Amino acid sequence: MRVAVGQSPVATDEYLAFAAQLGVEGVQFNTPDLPGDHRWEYEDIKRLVDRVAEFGLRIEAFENLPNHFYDKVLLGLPGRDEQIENVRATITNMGRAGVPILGLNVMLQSVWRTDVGPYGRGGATVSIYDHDVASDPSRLEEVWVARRDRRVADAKDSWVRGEHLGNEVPISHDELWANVEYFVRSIVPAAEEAGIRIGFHPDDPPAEELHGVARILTSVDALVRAATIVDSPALGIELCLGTVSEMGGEPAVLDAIERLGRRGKILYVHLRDVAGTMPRFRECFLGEGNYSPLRVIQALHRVGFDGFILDDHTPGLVNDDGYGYRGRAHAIGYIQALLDVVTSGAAS
Ligand SMILES: [Mn+2]
Repeated sequence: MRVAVGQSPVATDEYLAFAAQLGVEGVQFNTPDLPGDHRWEYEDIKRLVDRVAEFGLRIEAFENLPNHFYDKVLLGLPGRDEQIENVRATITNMGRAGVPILGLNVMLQSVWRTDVGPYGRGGATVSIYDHDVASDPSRLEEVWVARRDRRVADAKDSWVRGEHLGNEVPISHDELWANVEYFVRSIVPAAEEAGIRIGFHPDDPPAEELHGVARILTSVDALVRAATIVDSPALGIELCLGTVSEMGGEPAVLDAIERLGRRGKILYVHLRDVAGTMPRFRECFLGEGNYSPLRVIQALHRVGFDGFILDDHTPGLVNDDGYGYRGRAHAIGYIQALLDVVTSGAAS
């Protein structure tokens, strides 16, 4: 197990120097800012790999393709097979360039929150979700939507208030599952051939539906189902423990680690937490949320997880800047210390 620095779309000098200074081995990019309207090319990925290597680091993963690379696939619309061919080509190019993991999600409306502000410990900036607000059609403009397509390069998160994605097409759970299964069966062979692994982030918030649009990865059972659509080591879950904590607190988190970890299905981990579970929760610092970070790291160690762990959605601290260096440094130091304690056997 190791920690990585992640979630930036761009490889700024600051981002890479920060990672090197914290002593991690690698970085992840969330929806990397690469050229291409439909797919990513080998030369562009390789250039990014080489740039990261100049700082003594490697790329651990890419998280997310742009939504418009596979929106027709999720919705089952004409043109989906063309999109799938482009995703397969992107996977092949990633493998050739040496990026070992592609994280994806199946959230048609992206991630939602209903407030962002100084609601954390000591006035730290955090987000809140209240399902009563989110499910009220007259309050759509109050919803903060993660818009990775419109993010500022140096932003910590990508929340934009009231700016919905436009994929709000009514779809049932069965239809979305069928479309995801078709997607998985189509791209896993390309991943196997390229020597990379792919997997899905749980749906955040884990609501059964939002305004008639189904969300499917909303329980630990659903994550296990998604990870076993085909029997392949190339398929897994991008395990956001913040989202699983939103589902059911520490019991759900430990259940997910046990069931996915024993099957070798944890691609990597987002270690963040919330206080409260659906239908209402507030993001918080590690150590004051629903689960014990120590027990979680112990559980990951117990199931033999040997991948990387990222911070995620860290609270914004005093004078925190765009990427959130202060909040992230706190979270990463916290996780590094827990890994030392657990892997040295000091807390067993
Ligand atoms: Mn996450």
